Amino acid sequence: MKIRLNCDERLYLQNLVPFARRARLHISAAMMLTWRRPLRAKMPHSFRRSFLAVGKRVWFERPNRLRDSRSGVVPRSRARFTAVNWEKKRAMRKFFAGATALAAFFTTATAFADQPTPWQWRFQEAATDIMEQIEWFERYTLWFIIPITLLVLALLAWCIIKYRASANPTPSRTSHNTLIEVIWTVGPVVVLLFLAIPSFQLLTAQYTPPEEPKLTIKATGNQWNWDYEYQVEEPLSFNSAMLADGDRAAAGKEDRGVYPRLLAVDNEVVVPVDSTVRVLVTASDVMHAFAMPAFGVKTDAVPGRINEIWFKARKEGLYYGQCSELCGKDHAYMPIAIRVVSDAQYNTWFAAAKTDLNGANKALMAEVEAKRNVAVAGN
Ligand SMILES: [Cu+2]
Repeated sequence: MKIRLNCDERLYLQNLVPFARRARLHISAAMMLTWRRPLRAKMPHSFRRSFLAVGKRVWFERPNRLRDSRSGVVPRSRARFTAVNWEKKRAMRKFFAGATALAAFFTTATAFADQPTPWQWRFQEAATDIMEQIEWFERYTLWFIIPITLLVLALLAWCIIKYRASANPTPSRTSHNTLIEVIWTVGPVVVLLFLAIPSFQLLTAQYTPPEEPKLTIKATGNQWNWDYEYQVEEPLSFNSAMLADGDRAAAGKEDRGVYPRLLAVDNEVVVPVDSTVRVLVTASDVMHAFAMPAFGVKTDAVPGRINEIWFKARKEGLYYGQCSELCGKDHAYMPIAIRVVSDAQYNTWFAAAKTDLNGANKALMAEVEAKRNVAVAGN
């Protein structure tokens, strides 16, 4: 039987071949493509120029380039496919963007600054570039972990079902296959390379302050509170312990949304916004750990040793962390609170804190509160 094809149908069939070729690329990269733009937007600058990024662009952007660079005329059938595809993609993106915005609204509407929220299962909002890079790397790693897990699961299921004893009474005696062995050796090596390169870049960035730090603070962990020392010409030192419920009223910290139980402290560390701050971390008795999730920093506090971290907070606010090394019975009760303020506020606070820490803290709190009320009224 001979089928006569009309012009449209012929074009459709002719285009099936390149379409299938493109589709193959699309399938291998399907999930990556949906998120390609947000992923690239958040990708740290250094990654964009790396060997890895170039490889990724060549591979994942190939379908687009093929479509754009071919003849200027796009056949109707192909145009239809393309349009449908893009419409779907746009709708998906809109949906995900909406869902994300909604989720962000519900999680941040009540939070004044970065702190854990009930039933939270993702990171706190990033307040530094390093934390943003950590978030990017976490998402990036998931693009390897999830497909590999699904592949292994599918292979296992396939083996269990297809080669079960009842369906396959005489098993094959095959024992070696060079091609498969090469694939399962080279494949993981390539995957590890794709993970190792950005991972080492991130690790280097975490240990390399972008500039000479403007401020150095020494943090000493004690059982169960922290000592801070601002290392300037006339050092400023104070102790910071968890705020007891009974002391809330006297400290003017009755708002549990801003000063949560088990996280609020009596004396916060105050640092200027957009400034590189170096923290020298040590301990006086046992091992503790200094951790601030929103800044992407965490390091052990070891007696007799100094560990160095740095951060550059981009947003003003009050940030909470905790000791992250099991250090004794009150390990859960030695929070870390860092208040990021403007340069002017920091200078005023620092000048006053030398003589009257309590007064300086109260004045700063009043100023921040007033600013916040103005911002709320302005909305
Ligand atoms: Cu501790």
